[in-house]
Amino acid sequence: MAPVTENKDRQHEPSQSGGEGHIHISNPHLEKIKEDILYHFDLGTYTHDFTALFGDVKFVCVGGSPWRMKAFAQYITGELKLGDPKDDIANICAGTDRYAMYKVGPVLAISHGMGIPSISIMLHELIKLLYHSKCTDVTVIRIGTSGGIGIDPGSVVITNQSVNSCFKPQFEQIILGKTVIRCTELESELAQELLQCSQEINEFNTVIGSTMCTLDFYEGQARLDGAICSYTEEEKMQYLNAAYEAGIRNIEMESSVFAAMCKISGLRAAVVCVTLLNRLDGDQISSSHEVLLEYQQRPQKLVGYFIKKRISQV
Ligand code: R2B
Ligand code: URA
Repeated sequence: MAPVTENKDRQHEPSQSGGEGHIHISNPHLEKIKEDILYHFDLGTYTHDFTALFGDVKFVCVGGSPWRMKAFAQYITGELKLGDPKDDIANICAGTDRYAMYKVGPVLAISHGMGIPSISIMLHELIKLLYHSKCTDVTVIRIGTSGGIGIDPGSVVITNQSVNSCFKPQFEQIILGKTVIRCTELESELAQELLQCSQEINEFNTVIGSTMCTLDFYEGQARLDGAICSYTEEEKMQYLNAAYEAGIRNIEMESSVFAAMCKISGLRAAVVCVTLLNRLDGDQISSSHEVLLEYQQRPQKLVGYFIKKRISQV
């Protein structure tokens, strides 16, 4: 069966939407559900008052590791002067170990695990959470790690479009046995605003570029160091050099479905990932723990600065 490109108009034609700035729910069946249980968050509309708990959320930051998202929530607490960043902070999803969620004023920080299936489940429940909470004008940012292509380790990449392993800006979702193609472009205005913030911080190299989103860390990212490898070093280098020529500056594993789902739901979205290595120089992540820790704080610093600046402009 030939893949079907989802109509852009349909992507922006929500079945339930309160208008500009509101969350678009592209699911006509949802209104028939009386109690909505967000199973992987251990939250439900009968057991939790979503509007009271989350109604003021304006920024959602998502990242792979629960530990890193807790550290981000504590960092933001200090930056927004909402408490002592060293204080412990409660995990809203403490009843499950699937995802961790922290709220600091208007900022929600959530972990999403590794790979497209894991972030996709989290995003379905997050988008419904924001909808049930009647949130408006929400910006969602993925902060994460990646492998760089042709840029120094520690550089931060702000994604302009997420591309698949064939360098195409699309995400393929199989629905009822048919392949549906969804757009993975991200908002260029928001990317520029983030770049401007990085220039103001002036502490690390930041570029805007395409991000390749893969289904795997090893063969999917042209590594030679997995348990299975069926290509030569020369073929690997040809592929990574072609990726660089196509404007790709980093590789990670969640940006495509993130961009596609946020776009359909009317959410302003950005992807900000630090590069842990330059893949043109090797495959193994061999920098020290301290160096990697400092790298991982860079997207947090940049997004923290962006949120502080936005809040001060209101
Ligand atoms: C970046 O890092 C993880 C793999 O190590 C993956 O979640 C990603 O996108
Ligand atoms: N995350 C990835 O997906 N790839 C890398 O090379 C590093 C981090």
